[in-house]
Amino acid sequence: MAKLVVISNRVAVPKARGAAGAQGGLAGALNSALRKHSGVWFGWSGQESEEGAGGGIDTQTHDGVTTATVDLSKRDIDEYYNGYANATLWPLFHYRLDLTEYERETGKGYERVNEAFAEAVTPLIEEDDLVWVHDYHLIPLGERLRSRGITNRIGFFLHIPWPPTRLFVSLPYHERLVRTMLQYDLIGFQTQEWLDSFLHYCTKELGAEVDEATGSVTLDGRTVTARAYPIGIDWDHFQAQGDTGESRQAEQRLLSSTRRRTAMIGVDRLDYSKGLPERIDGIGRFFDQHPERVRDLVYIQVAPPSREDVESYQQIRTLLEQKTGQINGARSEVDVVPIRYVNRGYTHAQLYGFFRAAKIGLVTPLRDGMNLVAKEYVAAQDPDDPGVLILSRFAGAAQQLEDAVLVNPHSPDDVAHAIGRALDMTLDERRARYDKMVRTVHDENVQNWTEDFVTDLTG
Ligand code: ADQ
Repeated sequence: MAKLVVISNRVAVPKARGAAGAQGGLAGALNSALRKHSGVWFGWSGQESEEGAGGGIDTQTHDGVTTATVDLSKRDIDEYYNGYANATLWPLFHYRLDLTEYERETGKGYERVNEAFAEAVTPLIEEDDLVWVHDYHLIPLGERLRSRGITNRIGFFLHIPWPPTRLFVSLPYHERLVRTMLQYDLIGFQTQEWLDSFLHYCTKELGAEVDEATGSVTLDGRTVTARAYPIGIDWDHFQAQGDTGESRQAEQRLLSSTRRRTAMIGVDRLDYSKGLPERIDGIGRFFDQHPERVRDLVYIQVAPPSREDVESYQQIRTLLEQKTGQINGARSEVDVVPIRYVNRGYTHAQLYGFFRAAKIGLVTPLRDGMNLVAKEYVAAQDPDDPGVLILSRFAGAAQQLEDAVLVNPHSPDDVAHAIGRALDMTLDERRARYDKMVRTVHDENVQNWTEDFVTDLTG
């Protein structure tokens, strides 16, 4: 039987090399996909070595999933990963032109690593295998595989937003990059909005023939299909976490430490796209407007550092520490600290417990492809007494979770107002909103996401 070959920047290699790294949403989603279809997952080991990708492939099989990884050299990591992927494409695709760096050298490094990935993975691809490439690190990979004679069906899924054409054209060689995408057979986006932006670019900038009803894009005699596939969570796996002693212990720990105060929670990678300083401003505004409620509330921010070698990530960390410190300095009493800021990651079982103990979940990215934390927060709620999700209208998830309290994350007043509204919401309203959201989170889960994409890719 033909297998599924998944290719992504990082591979969460089980145990041995301990290279799972920052807890991106991608790792969990792909593990579910690979468990289901006997597959190979190829990508970077997360390790640095002198020979880099040319140093050979390390293959391991664990839990029915085969991983095949290569190392990268220091130069590759600097130019491809920290450089072009995370200092050019990530900020640009999250609408942050102010943070976007355009360096010729890092662009070359990006192309070099995509070429090296293609060379390393080609021998693993057998006739009829389906190839599924993930995310902004590897946009040109499909075209590199085609140039090596791979004629298999190849799909690409973008986990982050696709920016509006007017922003995207600020990328030098933007046309070259998008033309490489037309070598895929299927291109997936998280939402209709990102898909529309992509189709707009293809029409306006490339002069491609686009059929919006079917998502087909035709240029120079070749046709690729582009569609929206909103990613979900692994519902069964996440619920199973909720049944563990570890989860209940985490819930109790949070409840007993907050006692009669209402806990609000935010769980994010420490990334400027997640809107953390803006969120803290919103909370500060709420305290300014309702000083009498400081004693009733505690906000817990869990934010493990990520991409620490990129300067803008160091800056966001400093800014967040300052803002948190200012509010705590101004509002704390000997027995009350309004914001707890935790710079580390937790297991999904622990997060489940924290989400369940927190009566308000704050997910307020300035821009986000989807955002799985919003869905996990909903999934962890007690159906009889559910908490309230406050969600940015600029997260992809807002297009599915319309019954969250939707906010503009740039507006401290809006965030403050939403907090007040969540605190005062009746049980009936909380239940009604939760019932609708939980159905979506349950039904549109990661297994269905994988099935939909793979079925369409099979053609
Ligand atoms: P991310 O930007 O990493 O993913 P997100 O979708 O929120 O964002 O996924 C984060 C995952 O990491 C969640 O499963 C969450 O539980 C976990 N996580 C976050 N903070 C954690 C912590 N402190 N401890 C432990 N785990 C933590 C990218 C895109 C998103 C898209 C996903 C999947 O940016 O928009 O939803 O890919 O496609």
